[in-house]
Amino acid sequence: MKFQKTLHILLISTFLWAACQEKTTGSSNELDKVEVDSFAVNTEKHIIKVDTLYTELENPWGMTWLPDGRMLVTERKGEILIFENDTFTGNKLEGVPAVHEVSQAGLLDIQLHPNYDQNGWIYISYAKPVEGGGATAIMRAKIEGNSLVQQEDLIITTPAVEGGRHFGSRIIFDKDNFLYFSNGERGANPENAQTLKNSHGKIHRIHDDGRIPTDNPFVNEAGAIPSIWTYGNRNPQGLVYDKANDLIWGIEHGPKGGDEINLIEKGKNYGWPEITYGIGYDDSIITEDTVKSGMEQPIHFWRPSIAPCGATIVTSDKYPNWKGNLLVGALAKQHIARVELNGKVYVGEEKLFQDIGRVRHVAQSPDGYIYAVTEVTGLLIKLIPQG
Ligand SMILES: [Ca+2]
Repeated sequence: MKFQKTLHILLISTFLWAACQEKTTGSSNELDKVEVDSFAVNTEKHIIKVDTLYTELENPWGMTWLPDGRMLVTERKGEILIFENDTFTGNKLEGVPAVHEVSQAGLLDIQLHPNYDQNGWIYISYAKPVEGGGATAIMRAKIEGNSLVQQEDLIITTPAVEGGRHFGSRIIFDKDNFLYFSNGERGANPENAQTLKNSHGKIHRIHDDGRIPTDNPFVNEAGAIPSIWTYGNRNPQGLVYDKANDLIWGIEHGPKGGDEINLIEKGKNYGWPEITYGIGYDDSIITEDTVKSGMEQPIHFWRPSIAPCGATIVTSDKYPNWKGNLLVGALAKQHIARVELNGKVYVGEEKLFQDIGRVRHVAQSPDGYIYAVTEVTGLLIKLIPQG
């Protein structure tokens, strides 16, 4: 299959380049400029040309686009790469805050304020190094030239932990400019997700300046973290705002056989670890229960697990047959899942671009193209519909 062959060539190029990088101290070499073929895939509803724009990403996490046309891609180690015209400029943003880079923790998502044109605020989620380890934090800042300036931490989740498991995190804004962000339950302590007294295993909601909205569900509950919007979430690494229907979709990296898509609604409990369709990755039984009163059911769970991460909803006219679909990056299964929804109901899905790499995020650009970033293969790809 041409796709497989091309990917193979691409991987060899990447490995060669990486090998050279280790042996030389020079900044570039000829392999750096290897031309990578694009290739077409005949999917169920569109023929898609996959353009490989970059092959050297290291643990990418988030991406966004500035109104001036520049595209920003975060790497977990704490870098923000600047692309222009679908090409890496060679520049990275300066002044990025230090991150607690351990396992799944580090620099995570990046999003523009919906009114960025007027206010210039850009938001990042990151694992902030603090006393006791790292804490998922939301910062806003502005960009001057290639620098991140006027940095303000809006919220720092508690408590800090030494490790790096299950930090989330994604940022979205809704139609009223409320900011929602996801935060994982830290892995070793799944019960975090069921108490309102800490920040972990939750979706949070704040104002765009970090204030707590007075209509958040638990603001009047003694001892509760007031930014909590939902709880009982394991490691929601994907969060999508469906503007047309004013819905929020949470993509939750679950236990083995228990990855979920959840409709995220105010004050609800999504069950982890009291109920789940999965088992431990060591095949241990977490709970026999899949249903409990007062706990939400996912609209879909994946068995076997695909290890879902970042996702987007297709609103672009460039992919008319995909409109309204969720595109979900799969880490373990190394594809993009195109999920068809009928309102709030899961209809079915198609696996796209099998073996492209561990897909960390999928996003739609302001001009309507779908991009994705991958781990291990280190790719930034652009999906160009051919028909
Ligand atoms: Ca659940």
